[in-house]
Amino acid sequence: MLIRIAKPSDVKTSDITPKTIFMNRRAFLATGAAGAGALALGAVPAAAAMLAQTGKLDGAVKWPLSTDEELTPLSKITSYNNFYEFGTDKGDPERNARFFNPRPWSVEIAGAAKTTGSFDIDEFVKPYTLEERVYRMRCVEAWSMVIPWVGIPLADIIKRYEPTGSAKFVAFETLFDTKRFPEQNRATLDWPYVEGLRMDEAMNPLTILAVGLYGDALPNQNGAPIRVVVPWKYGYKSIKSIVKISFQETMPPTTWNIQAPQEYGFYSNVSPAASHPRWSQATERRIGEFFRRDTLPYNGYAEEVASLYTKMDPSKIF
Ligand SMILES: Nc1nc2c(c(=O)[nH]1)N[C@H]1C(S)=C(S)[C@@H](COP(=O)(O)O)O[C@H]1N2
Ligand SMILES: [Mo]
Repeated sequence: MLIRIAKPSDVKTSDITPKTIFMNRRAFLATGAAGAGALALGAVPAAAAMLAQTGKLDGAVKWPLSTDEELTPLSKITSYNNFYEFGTDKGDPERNARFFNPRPWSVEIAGAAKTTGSFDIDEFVKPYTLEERVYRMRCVEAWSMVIPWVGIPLADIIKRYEPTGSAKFVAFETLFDTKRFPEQNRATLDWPYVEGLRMDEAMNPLTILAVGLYGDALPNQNGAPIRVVVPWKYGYKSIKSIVKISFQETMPPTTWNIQAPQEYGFYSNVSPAASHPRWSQATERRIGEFFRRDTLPYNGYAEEVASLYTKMDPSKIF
């Protein structure tokens, strides 16, 4: 048996720290856009100027509880996506979201709350402090990534609209617009994509509405301009490109539960003990790594969220 020992010369571009690639890519873009003279005048200022033009989100505060696991490179985070509004292949969103324009965009707050209404996205996010939070993400298809999200704790947003006592669940809806999402002309899913959380899940400090990643505005394929991120649940709970948040007394319908109820429940917590009917959930493939790793209960966030589910059997799909 041949045992390969990695030499420094074996290091591929994809293994170099993702942030380095990210910065180099930006510098490269800056050179391309501003002309050959830009680098001669000093690469750093040129890159910085370009960052401002490409939607750099200023002033995001680093969240102290972020995981320090190695980040998944930006190129992987933006080219291996599930976003059925842009097609069903993992590569479709990057290709088909290129011309999607996430402006104008409004978010509607509806249902059992003191304040409801429709808000322009930029007004909607303005009152809050942005945080950079590095989260492990785990897909039900048994792959995972580590993503530096920029977002707002959902609890801060919920408190602002003052849900009433009858609000037990929060429902989310993706934009339904066949002009902007032509794929919605096809019956791939029962459009619009919908998701929901129990109020205590929505209020949990881990739950955020993301508006960016790697310090920039969200790439279209990752759910621009605003999407849910719930790191202890399978990826499909993290609904993209949302236009509506409603407070309600009853459990909202959720897209994958409607589509295949025997495979996907409402709660969908990451549980290595509960096999998906067609494959195991015990291990996962971290994108960019060779060996599979064991999947952790609640995707490693058990300490923060296990107390929400004391009445549930972790070996069953809910
Ligand atoms: N509107 C919408 N949201 C969606 C999906 C989708 O098809 N449509 N796919 C989900 C699934 S299955 C996953 S794994 C995550 C992927 O998010 P990412 O591409 O940013 O990693 O988005 C989720 N949110
Ligand atoms: Mo997923």
